[in-house]
Amino acid sequence: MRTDSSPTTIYRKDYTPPAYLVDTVELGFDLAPASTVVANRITLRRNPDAAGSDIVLHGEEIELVQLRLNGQLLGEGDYELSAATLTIRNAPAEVVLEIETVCAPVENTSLSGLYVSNGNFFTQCEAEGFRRITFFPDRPDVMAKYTVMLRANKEQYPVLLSNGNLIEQGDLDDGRHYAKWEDPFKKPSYLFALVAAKLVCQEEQFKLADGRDVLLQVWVEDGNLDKTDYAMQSLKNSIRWDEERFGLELDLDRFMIVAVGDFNMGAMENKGLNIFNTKFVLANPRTATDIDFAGIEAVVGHEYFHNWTGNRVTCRDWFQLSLKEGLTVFRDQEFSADMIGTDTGRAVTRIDQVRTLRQAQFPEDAGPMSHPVRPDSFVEINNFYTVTVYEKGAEVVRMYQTLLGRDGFRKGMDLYFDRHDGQAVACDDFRAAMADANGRDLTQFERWYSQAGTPVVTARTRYDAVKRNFDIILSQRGKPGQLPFHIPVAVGLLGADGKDLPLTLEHGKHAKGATTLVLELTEQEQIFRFREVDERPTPSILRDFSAPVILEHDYTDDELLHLFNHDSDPVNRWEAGQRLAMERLLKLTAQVAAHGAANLKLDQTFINAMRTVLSDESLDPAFRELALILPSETIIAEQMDVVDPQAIHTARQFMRHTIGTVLKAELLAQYHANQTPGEYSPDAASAGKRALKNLCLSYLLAAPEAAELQLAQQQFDNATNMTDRSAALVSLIHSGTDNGPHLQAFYDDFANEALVVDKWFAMQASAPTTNVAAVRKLMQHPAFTLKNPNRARSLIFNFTNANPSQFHAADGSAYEFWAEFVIKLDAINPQVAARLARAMDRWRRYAPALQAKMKQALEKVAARQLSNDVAEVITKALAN
Ligand code: B3K
Ligand code: ZN
Repeated sequence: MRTDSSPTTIYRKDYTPPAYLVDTVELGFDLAPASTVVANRITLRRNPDAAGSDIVLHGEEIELVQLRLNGQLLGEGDYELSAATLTIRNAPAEVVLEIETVCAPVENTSLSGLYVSNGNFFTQCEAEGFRRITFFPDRPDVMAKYTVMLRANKEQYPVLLSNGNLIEQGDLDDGRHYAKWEDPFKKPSYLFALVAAKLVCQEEQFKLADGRDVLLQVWVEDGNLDKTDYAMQSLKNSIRWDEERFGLELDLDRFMIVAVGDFNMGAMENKGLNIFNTKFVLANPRTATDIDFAGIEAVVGHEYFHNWTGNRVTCRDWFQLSLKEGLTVFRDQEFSADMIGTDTGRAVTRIDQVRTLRQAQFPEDAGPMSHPVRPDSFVEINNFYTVTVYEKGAEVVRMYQTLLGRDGFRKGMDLYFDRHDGQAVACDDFRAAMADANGRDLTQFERWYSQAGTPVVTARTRYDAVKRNFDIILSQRGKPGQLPFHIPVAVGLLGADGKDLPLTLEHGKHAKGATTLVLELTEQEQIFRFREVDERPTPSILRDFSAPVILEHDYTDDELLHLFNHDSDPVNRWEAGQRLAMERLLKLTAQVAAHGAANLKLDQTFINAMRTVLSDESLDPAFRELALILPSETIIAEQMDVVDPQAIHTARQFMRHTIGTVLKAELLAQYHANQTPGEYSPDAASAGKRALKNLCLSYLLAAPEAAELQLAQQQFDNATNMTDRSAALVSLIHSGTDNGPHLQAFYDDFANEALVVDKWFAMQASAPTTNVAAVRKLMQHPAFTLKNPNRARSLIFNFTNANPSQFHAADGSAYEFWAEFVIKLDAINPQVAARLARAMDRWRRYAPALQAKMKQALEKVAARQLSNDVAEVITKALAN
């Protein structure tokens, strides 16, 4: 494999503090697309806690024009310049550097650093983009105060924004103008941002709990002001929630959200100036689905919550990324749950989190990119913004709350801020605050940060009718050589009547009458004895998914049905249904693989269980929808030693088809019972009804006859919102009937709405009837471009990641397609290319014939000149 400079691995153990600290940064920008001049004046002083007197600045893809040290112009012999660093040896203790550089934003297709999107300037600095703007010690433990002067043409770029407060603005000669911004808080360089653009905003004054008025703004392109209400409302809700739940206030007079169409990820928490992918800002009922609205609420919350968990207290180094990301995901999850406000609503959000973990994090943790929540090494840090660091990291934070209780967790948070406000710290510091605030020893808990992989917890039970004892024997195993984790396992016991039994745990300290207890599994195996148990109960283990583990327990079908019908814990109730479905899916898959698709059968017991939950109107529709969705093809694949994607697809389709046929009457009844007439509202109750209704529709279209097709067509024609419109279209396309006219009508209606065009590509890419040739054809569509990450993801990623039966076509043609576009994207945008590269992560688990073709494709990519981003992913995939 060849790369520009051979990729170096960076190790956590090699951390050393910076030799110099930076106190102030004054930046001056003369913005022009082809050539932007950046003047940077920084004051540095030797770090009393570090050795050495060399100043090391990072810099990439920028041209040095001039460099002064304490007023003296430096010549080429006074410093060392490499492709990535500028080093000044033996510098004095106190230094003022004046650095002038030039960069070319319009050429910057990587969308890291300063770039142009639709004619406007934006920045993205996390993790290491600031070095593409100016020379700087671009590491998060260097925190400084920034003043920023922006100069640009006034007509083209009427809006000039940066972090903090606007302190001055005015006109210059030649049709230019300027704005000066000052951020009163010290920050690491990755939180720097600027925007110079033609934009408009929705704004309002908002009163904080302490009585201060702050200015809130949501900036978008002209024509999108009809899509900013929900983002603004979500921002206000976020501010209120953080005040109430964690006592954390907004610390600035002004808070801005800016939407940009070209963006590598969801959004970015730059201090006071959050920059967002349009996908997580723009929404109105016509263009956005319920899921989009929920995504906006979550991401607006997430970025806002970073202001404390990430910005005020930041990371010492990038290995500590989960310190801010795991914690902030946990905070946004709790925010979304609290916004719904009901117990089932909370459970529904929890079930969604479990699904994400199983769909994406468990496979990651079992594949070549497996890494601990706090990684030990990386080649390219951008490859480590992963579901492990984010979602598993959030699970780790959630376990503190499970172990310490809500109040204990809050005490830990308070102590964390008392100790570390204004500092760059490590995951261990967070754990210490949790332990110290609660007088708990959390030494063993550290293993959740250092040991990769998903632990397996096995539960066995025994009942002694004479002594009335019920024992749960829990054991755990991690990867070979790992030490036991500290695992909170929440359990309850169900009686024959389906009710929770009051629990008496031997040696346990707990309230009398408690029906759920958190067992702490800290050894390889432990016995937990419940006393005074009058009948053999059905155990409900790992309630609320109290730890990110795989739970093994030999449940009988009867026990699972009992839990599915009665468990008071909705997460385990859902889980019982998933286990019932998974058992059947695996058997059917094996049968298809061995004998083909003829003579498949689905037992009446399972169908009846589905029927009961579908029609149980005492249950929240959102819950019923989740209970009726079968485990995804990806999740089924994870249960198999040798993955056969076609057999999985056939088996799952057979089950969907059977449910659609046998339960047709019930599905239709619920379809009609869960209509949401009147004005659209994205609230959880209405969204839940729509979700159930549209799931019914998709089951009905799994085995469509004329009447069902007509139903979908009517919904498509009459829908008053995007949720219903797109659901009808997806059901039609995925049913395999000819839908040229509907697709065309949808496209024509929304040709000017980029986010809806993305949906149009995505729903075709993920249709089981779309093969690689059809995807290539869609790439010829005038609206397709590789340069826009949302667009590339909508078509390419939805095909490679959400259409397994076509991606794994026996002839390997889709693997060749994958290789071709990893290479093409890498030349444009390495971060996006590296994400696509990950689609091959699990290649070793497929049947030998597919494996060989996947390996060929990987090797084809490996033979090219690659970015560090893609090189790291491919090297790890091919390594033994
Ligand atoms: N902190 C950013 C992610 C930056 C990704 C850089 N490749 C978004 C977030 O987690 O809020
Ligand atoms: Zn984040």
